Amino acid sequence: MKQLTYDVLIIGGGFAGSTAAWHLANKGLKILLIDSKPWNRIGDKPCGDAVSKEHFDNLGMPYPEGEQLEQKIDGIKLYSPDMSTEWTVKGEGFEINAPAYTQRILREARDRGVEVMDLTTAMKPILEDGFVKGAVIFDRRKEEQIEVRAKMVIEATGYSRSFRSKLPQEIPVSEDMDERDADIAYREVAYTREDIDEPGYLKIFINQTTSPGGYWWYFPKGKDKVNIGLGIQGGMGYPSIYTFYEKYWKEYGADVDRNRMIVKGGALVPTRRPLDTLVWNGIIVIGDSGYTANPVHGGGKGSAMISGFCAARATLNSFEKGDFSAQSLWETNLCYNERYGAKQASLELFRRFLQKLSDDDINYGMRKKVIREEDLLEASMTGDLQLSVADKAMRVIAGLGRPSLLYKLKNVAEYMKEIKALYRAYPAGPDQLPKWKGQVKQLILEFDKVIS
Ligand code: FDA
Ligand code: PGT
Repeated sequence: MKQLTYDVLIIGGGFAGSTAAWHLANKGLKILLIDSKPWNRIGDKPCGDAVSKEHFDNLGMPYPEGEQLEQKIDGIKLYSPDMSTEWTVKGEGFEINAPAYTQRILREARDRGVEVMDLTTAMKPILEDGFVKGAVIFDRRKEEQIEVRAKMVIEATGYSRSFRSKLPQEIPVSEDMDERDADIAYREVAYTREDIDEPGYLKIFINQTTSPGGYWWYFPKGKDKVNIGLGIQGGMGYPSIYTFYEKYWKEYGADVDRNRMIVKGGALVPTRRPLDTLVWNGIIVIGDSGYTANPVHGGGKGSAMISGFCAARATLNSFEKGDFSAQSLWETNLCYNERYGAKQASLELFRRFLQKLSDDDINYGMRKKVIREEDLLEASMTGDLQLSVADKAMRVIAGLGRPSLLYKLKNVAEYMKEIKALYRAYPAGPDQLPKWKGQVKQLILEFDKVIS
């Protein structure tokens, strides 16, 4: 078999892998990025395509521009199940053309020295002495297998987890997940019959009947084009996502002209805390493969970028040390958890709570501002659910009805704080991981009992 040698092998060129390549480029390392897709389809996956502007600012990444940018976003409007309450959450963002933006990032990485092979799939890991040392890949263009040896691998295979799932179970990054910790999502992009009223606003419709354990969205891509879709919780035995789409799309997108559809498709999105560790000897896992999406809104592009950035930083430091052990790569976990992972853990609990609410509870909660819109935004930005507000609401509303909802919410906020504290005490190295993992599991078990 043909053999090639690199410093770093990046598997997957979506938002996570391309960001890692972009931050690693031109730093004196020999890097190969491979993706199964042909070049012009890289970055093309079912997605709502909404990304907050802050992520680009925080990571020093270029804004989408020209054909990469379809609509500038000024905020999100959230609708209660009975449509009687509308909350507006302001915040700048972009509705992007994901393939165009991803390919731009990859092109910039390639221009700065990263080698990119499209139509190439990682088939299986090369493992030696408990270290990942590369992969056997298959180049579909030349129809040949190649043994790629690398000092380390960055695994960015998306929800498929197609590389890390082939690692032996005793390697912690091979960890699987519960189907209920993911949403099945489907979207169509199509032209509208009339101009969209407020193309600068993303619309999110919460409704446990039309999208149990998820929501519907209507994300404008310009004045007469829209990305419309829904998510439902996985593992619950619900009818297929298409059944929901066909049954309810008109309620949310009566103006959509499905005869002028541009693209359609579905996929899964993880809605949990990140992998307990994103690294092991010779490997870093990033993006959806590392479960880095936001548990409450399912947005995962921004956090895929954060994980790519953290992976690149840890990789560069490991090359300085010449050490690719789990301990050396560990700073990926510290970097990611500080920037996003702790918030995800806290929002996983919030998500578990929200998915159990009835439409009646949500209507009531939104109408009476049991949680205020600014607190929801705060929770979604930081993972902190303000107890003070819940307390105040408790005093005002307890007399009006549904004290059990308020009581539960107070508990939820306390557990959210507790899990964040656990993440603040994230282990300094792999040795203490099993104990910490046990504490996290225990807390979640307890929490589930409290909200059941
Ligand atoms: P991604 O899946 O993009 O990339 C993985 C890449 O790896 C692919 O290109 C694949 O070909 C390649 N690959 C896999 N296995 C391989 C192998 N063995 N060898 C070589 N290549 C391999 N997020 C958001 O921020 N805003 C939003 O509006 C939405 N909306 C949304 C809607 C729907 C319907 C879904 C399903 C998801 C979303 N998300 C979202 C989530 C978002 O799409 C997701 O979090 C990111 O795109 C994840 O990026 P990754 O790079 O991790 O994976
Ligand atoms: C409840 C379970 C939901 C499961 C998920 C469903 C999955 C569907 C598929 C995915 C569609 C993806 C849509 C992506 C939308 C992107 C939204 C976005 O960009 O949000 C911004 C940025 O957040 P960030 O975390 O990326 O960045 C933070 C910061 O910029 C950088 O650090 C923030 O805006 C919001 O978060 C708005 C809130 C959205 C909330 C969604 C629904 C929640 C339901 C609430 C019900 C409340 C009722 C209470 C009653 C008691």
